[in-house]
Amino acid sequence: MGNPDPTITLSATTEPQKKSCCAPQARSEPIITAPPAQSESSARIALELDMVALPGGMFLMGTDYEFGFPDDGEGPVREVQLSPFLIDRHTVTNSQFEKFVTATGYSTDAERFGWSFVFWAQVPRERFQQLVADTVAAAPWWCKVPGATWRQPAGPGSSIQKRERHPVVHVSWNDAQAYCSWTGQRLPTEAEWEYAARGGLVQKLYPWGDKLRPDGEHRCNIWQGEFPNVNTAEDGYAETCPTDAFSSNSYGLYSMTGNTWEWCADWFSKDFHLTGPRINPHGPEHGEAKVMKGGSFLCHKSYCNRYRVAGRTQNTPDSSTSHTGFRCAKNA
Ligand SMILES: [Cu+2]
Repeated sequence: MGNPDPTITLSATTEPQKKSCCAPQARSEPIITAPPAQSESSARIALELDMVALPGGMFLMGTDYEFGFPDDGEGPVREVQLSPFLIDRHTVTNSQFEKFVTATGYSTDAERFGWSFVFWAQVPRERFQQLVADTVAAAPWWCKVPGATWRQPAGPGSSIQKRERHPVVHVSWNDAQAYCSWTGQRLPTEAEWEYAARGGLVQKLYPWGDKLRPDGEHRCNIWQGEFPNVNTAEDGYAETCPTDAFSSNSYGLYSMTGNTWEWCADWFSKDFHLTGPRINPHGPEHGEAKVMKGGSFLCHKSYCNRYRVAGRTQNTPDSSTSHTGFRCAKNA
């Protein structure tokens, strides 16, 4: 795929990355700081955590879907057993993350590194040359924008005003982990996430069934038009949308596919699950990148058909983008 906008000259010196349509990888040196501890109950009250308790049990994880991505390790379908757990009804919002930062003074990886990845069409066209420091060679729609953070999702001059209920973005896996430890929660394992997204349905593509748009109705925030140039926003949104903009699945969980990718606890491997445990699996002990699930507002079947419950991708734990967020889980 070429330059997304022929009128804009993109420099392309950042190293090309595998699967960069979904997950441009940012950085190498890990910087992890633990936020000040807060008692679980006071965090919960301040944040009004809204979690759904799920019974667990056996489910069929993964897919043998013929249009999936063999390199992603989506298959084969296997029986996985889970203990009961709780999971957030929505992805963590800007307003929740702001409470965490206000209480702890936490700085995100994007803030410490001084930049984050923004999708090209989110950068105001007239300020493109000024704001964009670099682009990803293999995926020139990913722009390295100095000053892009969760508070300034499109870089300097942008804000989260009127986006209080949108998912927080430009948060790395490390940042998500820090938030979870403050609230007394944790990130879901990939198996928990997928079980939750399936909403009790067996081997369906989406959280609501096999049809992307039942009766013509949009059920998630993904790309319509021609990626990466023409976004018709037929579903109502060209970028992120409020976490409850579309109806929930039958477990009462919102936005399990589309809107933003969601970090999971597990290290990514495309084949660990072939021989790994099938009871409460957590992925391999070590890895380079963490699992992300659910797809985002940028996914389109022509390019990245990963807005399916079995879809998965990966990114390094200190990377952040304008289309990645998270939700939290907890032991029952
Ligand atoms: Cu995608």
